[in-house]
Amino acid sequence: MRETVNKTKAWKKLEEHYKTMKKTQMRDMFDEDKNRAQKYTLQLENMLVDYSKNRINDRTMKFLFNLARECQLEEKIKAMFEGEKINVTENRPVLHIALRNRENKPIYVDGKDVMPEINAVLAKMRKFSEAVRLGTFKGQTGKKLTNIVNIGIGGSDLGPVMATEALRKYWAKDINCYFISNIDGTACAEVLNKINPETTLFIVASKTFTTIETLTNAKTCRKWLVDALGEHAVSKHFVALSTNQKEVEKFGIDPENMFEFWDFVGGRYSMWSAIGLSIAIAVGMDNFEKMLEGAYAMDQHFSQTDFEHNIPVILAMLGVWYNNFFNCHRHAVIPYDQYLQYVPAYLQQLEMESNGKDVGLDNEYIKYATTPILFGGAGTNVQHSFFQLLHQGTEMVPTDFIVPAISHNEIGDHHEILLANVLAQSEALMRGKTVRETAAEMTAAGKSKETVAFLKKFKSFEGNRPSNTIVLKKVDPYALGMLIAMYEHKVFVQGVIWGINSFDQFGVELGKQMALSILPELENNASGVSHDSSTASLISYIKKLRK
Ligand code: G6Q
Repeated sequence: MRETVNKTKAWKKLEEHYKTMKKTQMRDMFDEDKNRAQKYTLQLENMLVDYSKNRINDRTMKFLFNLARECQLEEKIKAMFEGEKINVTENRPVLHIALRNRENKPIYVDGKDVMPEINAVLAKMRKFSEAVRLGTFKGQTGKKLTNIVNIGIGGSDLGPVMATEALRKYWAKDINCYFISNIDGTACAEVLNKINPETTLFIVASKTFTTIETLTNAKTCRKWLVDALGEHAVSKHFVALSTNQKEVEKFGIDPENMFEFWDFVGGRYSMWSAIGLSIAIAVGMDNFEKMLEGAYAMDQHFSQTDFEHNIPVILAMLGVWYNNFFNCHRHAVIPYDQYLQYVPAYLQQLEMESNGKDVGLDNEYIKYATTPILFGGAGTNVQHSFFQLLHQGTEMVPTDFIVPAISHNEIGDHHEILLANVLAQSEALMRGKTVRETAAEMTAAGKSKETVAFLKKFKSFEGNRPSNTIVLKKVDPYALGMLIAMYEHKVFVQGVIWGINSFDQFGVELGKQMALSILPELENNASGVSHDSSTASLISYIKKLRK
């Protein structure tokens, strides 16, 4: 049994070290060391990660890397890349990295190289996406399919939604993408109202092909299509992305129209697989493969670079530093790019479903904090909503800023204003404005003594609030691949440090099970399950309203 992380030597060192660092001001460290930014900045191709605005010094980083070593991070990375069954609760390897293994180096699972099958699916995706884009794969009435509707939820939705939006500028001119995920009939109705069955391709994305939301939405869409074009139309308008051929056939989709992936690809790590078909159709397979190449470059960097220069390792260890030593249990991610607006939602699943766990790999309850709550939204919009809390709230919220140097829409001085804002935010969070500085500024502006005395605290900023700034050249498929793979590996590292399996998600099961027992009651059948009085009276109140 491994020693829990909070009993390691490095953890104890960090606890001690925290006592000296908690009062240290970043602005002083910047004043004292003119090289600080250079020292704590890394670059991988066109991606730059400046982590100098963190409450760290060389000793902090040394202790954090020691912690990573004590947790055998290097061995664990190797185990993942070599296809070991590191998802121990489900007895599976974790091989999203194989999906973008662009050098095609064999990766063995139970003695079998997985690459030929992965390449075959990529080839099938290329053939199909090109046929749809060229209009050689036509709908039942001979029309080109220009409405692409992905029906999926969770990992079978968030990646495609995030990536298609991020790459909207690369969409084929005549193609539109839609996403139906929620079981709320509104999700289906609103999409179906906008599209024409003759020109619509439904992509049913479900690893298990048993997810109630996806199957219910898919059945509704199927009926809508059949009502308009007849049963024969299904094979021209429906494809499936799944690991479960039996269920796909049962649903009535020809296995010819099924794009396979495998158990070793977790839902929230699956946009690189067949689950990315909507992305491939929207932006073209060449661009999809560029996204894989970007991710591969990050995989190479992550698996081959020493911890001291390793971007995902550093971001992960900084997260551990704040989460477990400063007790900051929130983390904000703010992309300053409209096309990246769904990145925070995507990362919410990636981080919180992967590492929001309370049982360790040693089968014991964990006695320290695991993943923080992740939230965010596109800047500058969120500056006008929750940034108040980032600047003056009582809890420090470590923040990642993501920004492209070049916009796809360089209109007037929009992008310079956006850039000025992101840079100002990280500087303001770091520097703050002391009460004394505030008072001096107000006095210089001619405010009365009484006003200054009354307002100086309200208007001051504690500062010393950490952030990372991630600069991309432009939001293109390659950069997006790098960015998302960077966060995937960050999550992996944190899972190793916290001693948890980042690749299962049993936490989402209980609610699903209970919904199945409540459903018959709403439909006026007995379920045989007794509820607490709150749930029971909510059921009866809702039933009364629905009569
Ligand atoms: C992701 C999770 C979860 C999953 C959905 C959809 O890692 O496993 O979000 O992706 O529940 O599952 P299916 O793809 O099987 O429909």
